[in-house]
Amino acid sequence: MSAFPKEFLWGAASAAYQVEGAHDADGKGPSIWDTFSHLPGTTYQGTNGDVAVDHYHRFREDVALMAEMGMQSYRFSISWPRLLPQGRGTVNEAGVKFYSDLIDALLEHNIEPMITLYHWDLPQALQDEGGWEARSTAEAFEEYARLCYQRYGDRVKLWSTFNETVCFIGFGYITGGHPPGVQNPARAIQACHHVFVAHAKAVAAFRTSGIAGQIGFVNVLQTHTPLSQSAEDLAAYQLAEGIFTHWLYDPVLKGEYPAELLAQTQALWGVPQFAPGDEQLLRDNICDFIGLNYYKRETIAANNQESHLTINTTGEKGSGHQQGNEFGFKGLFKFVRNPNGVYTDWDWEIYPQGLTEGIMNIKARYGDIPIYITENGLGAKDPIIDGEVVDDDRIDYLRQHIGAIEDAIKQGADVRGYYPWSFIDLLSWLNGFQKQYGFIYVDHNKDLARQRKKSFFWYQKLIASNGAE
Ligand code: BGP
Repeated sequence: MSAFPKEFLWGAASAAYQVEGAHDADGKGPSIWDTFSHLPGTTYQGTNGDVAVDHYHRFREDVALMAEMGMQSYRFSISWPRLLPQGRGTVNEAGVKFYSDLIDALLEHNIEPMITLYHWDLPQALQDEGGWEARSTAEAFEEYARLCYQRYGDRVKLWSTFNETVCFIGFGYITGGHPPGVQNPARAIQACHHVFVAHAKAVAAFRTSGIAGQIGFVNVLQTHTPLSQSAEDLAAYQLAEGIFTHWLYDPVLKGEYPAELLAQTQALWGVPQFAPGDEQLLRDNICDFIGLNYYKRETIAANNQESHLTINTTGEKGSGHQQGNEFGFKGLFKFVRNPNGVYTDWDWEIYPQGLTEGIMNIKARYGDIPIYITENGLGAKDPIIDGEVVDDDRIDYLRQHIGAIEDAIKQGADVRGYYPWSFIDLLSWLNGFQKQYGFIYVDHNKDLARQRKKSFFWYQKLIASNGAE
């Protein structure tokens, strides 16, 4: 017997841009990722989501595979410009129908849908008006959220507003590696504030919608450890905690920014600027649950060298952590290789205990908030032996992380579901199709044929035994 409660949800996750394809089908408008991925040099070998794994046309086959694996819940995102090609205003009914059919197919197989409203594919039309830097985008988001509640709220109980602010704001406005490709911390902070405002407005609208469900926010669970106990490394570690945890979780779980950091950024850059009522809005709209995406631990050190902002997107081990050239920000901190750590080919440290530690940190800071592990997985180039995808490393990775969740539950955390990334091999934003995460392999040389991996059968057994295996 495992420690998992019997109503625990065993699921898997994906995001619209990474699986759907059909980028201009049936009236869909372009998103910022459609634009960005077509610019030269932005993604691995120019890969993009034009076709992705064509889930848009094959979703019935995919849902049947999910059901065969025994999945009890499916976390997917809605493409905002598929529903509202201009970001607001005219509704594209064909786009509405796609998700409606997907939801029905899931429910027919007893798979609980969990919707993410925003997994990074902002309508290009809104970016042209300023994107998240414009407050009007928060208002458009509220309109979009209301439309989703209206059309799907009769069938969908689990909702989250945003996926991983740290990525789409951090990469979008600080490193410039994601759209809109800006490198300006002050602009990042203001854009991030509008995301919190949009979230709070969407939560408020949810609470008046009458939907019998829950709404949350999904963040990266970034577990940090200092490289050494030196005063400099400890200060860098504290700062990283402040930015990656407190700044990004406090506004949605406590309804306010961490006071000290807020005072510092306002003194330094004059941001975030609040509109009248913003503080009250945040305070009044605390989430029902938090979604945690955990892949790796980060080792933090002080950084006096120049900022270095590129990451390993090739899968060439070691390229992301070259000594003296690590990803980091001058004067703040850098992410360094842990000399005793085990790393993936993309230089992500595999550290399952970090998931237990991270969950317990969240509980310590925010109390008994319900938790879903909304992403967790191993990105790898899977071995194919005699035509079979033998992804033993993935099985090991997932097994250890499930054990880490079980430990957190034993220590009193209210973890309600687990969504490995991902149910199928899909497009990795900057790493193309070579970085595989799924239980199902997709053959890009054979009409995108689906094939069950070894992990598919392993997860099937694990679900059937409620985590006991
Ligand atoms: C998360 C994103 C996912 C997914 C995953 C793996 O940050 O929410 O969309 O892509 O990371 O990342 P990558 O594809 O870069 O390996």
